[in-house]
Amino acid sequence: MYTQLVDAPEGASDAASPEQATFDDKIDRSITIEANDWMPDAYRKTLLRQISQHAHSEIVGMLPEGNWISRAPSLERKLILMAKVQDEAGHGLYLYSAAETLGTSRDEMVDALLSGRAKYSSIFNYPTLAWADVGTIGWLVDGAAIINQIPLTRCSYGPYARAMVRVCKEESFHQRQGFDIVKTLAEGSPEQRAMAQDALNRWWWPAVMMFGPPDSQSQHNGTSMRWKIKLFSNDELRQKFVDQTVPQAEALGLTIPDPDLTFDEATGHYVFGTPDWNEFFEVVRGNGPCNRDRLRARRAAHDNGAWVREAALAHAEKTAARKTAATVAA
Ligand code: BYC
Repeated sequence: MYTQLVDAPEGASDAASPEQATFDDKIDRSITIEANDWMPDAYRKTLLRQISQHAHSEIVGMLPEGNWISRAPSLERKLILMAKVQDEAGHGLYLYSAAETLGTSRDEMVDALLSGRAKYSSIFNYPTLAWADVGTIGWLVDGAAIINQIPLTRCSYGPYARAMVRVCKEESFHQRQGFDIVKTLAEGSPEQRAMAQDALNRWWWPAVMMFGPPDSQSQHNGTSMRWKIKLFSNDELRQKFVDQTVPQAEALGLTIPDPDLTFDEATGHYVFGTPDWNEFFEVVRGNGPCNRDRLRARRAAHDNGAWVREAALAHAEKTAARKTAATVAA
């Protein structure tokens, strides 16, 4: 009990308050916090930040792959890719709904994204130059997402944890479809193999950096882990990703673009080089290769979809009015 109050983060309330004690006890005993439960302001703020950023990432994440729907190499690949991109839209919607339970409207969150105030995952600010990039995103980016998100199915906030269950199931299919594309290319002609290697060369480090800054520079690891929002630190998840992915690359006969990569027999883990953290922070600051394009595309989609929102609202109002009229008449 009260362990959450040790080194209480900003916004944590009076140690003596019974609500705080109940909250701390639930966190200590890994009982989920639900939308109507009392929670410290800082816990609410952190969750809202993380879940809304996560939702934006799913939505912006549709763009790099969506770019290849019309150019997929077969009808089957096109159908699969359309379904995958559509799944990402669904993930965004579950996550916006989970974030709304914390008291902020979807309109406010979308406005934060479109105005450039909100963050979304750094990974989606890199271009998809070839079909092999689509496979590599599924293999590496969805693979990284699974490693990051499976622990989130056990996080302390119920609506977020539950949303993650379905997301993770779908991400597993996504990862396999990506691996299948890369495998097909890796087993294909020398040109196809070169294409797969080139995509791996360009996506490896951005995927390694997806897990966030090193623990030594992570602002939120401490509080988020204490509150069981994050169950593992950025570096712990990054290590799991490298350990899991290197043997997959070996099975494909592809080379991870890291001259420092070695296997440490003593620890059973791979030792890997240092990512270019300057590049990471530049991308997060909005200066990556595609940041401006991504926001421009989202703004255009929002503007072009205005009539759909208006029509859906008019339909909902009409349906509600008919229902009320029918109730009054009955
Ligand atoms: N990109 O204190 P830290 C997907 C920011 S969707 C940009 O360690 P935290 C998929 C961080 O926000 C993938 N910014 O933060 C979709 C913070 O800045 P603020 C998205 C990043 O939150 C479609 C600052 O750096 N997944 O997989 O404790 C197709 C300091 O960082 C990034 C999620 O969102 C980044 N990579 O930990 C295919 C998962 N990393 O907010 C696939 C849920 C850090 O103070 N999120 N920053 O201004 C998380 O697990 C955590 O938020 C993170 C970061 C591990 C990402």
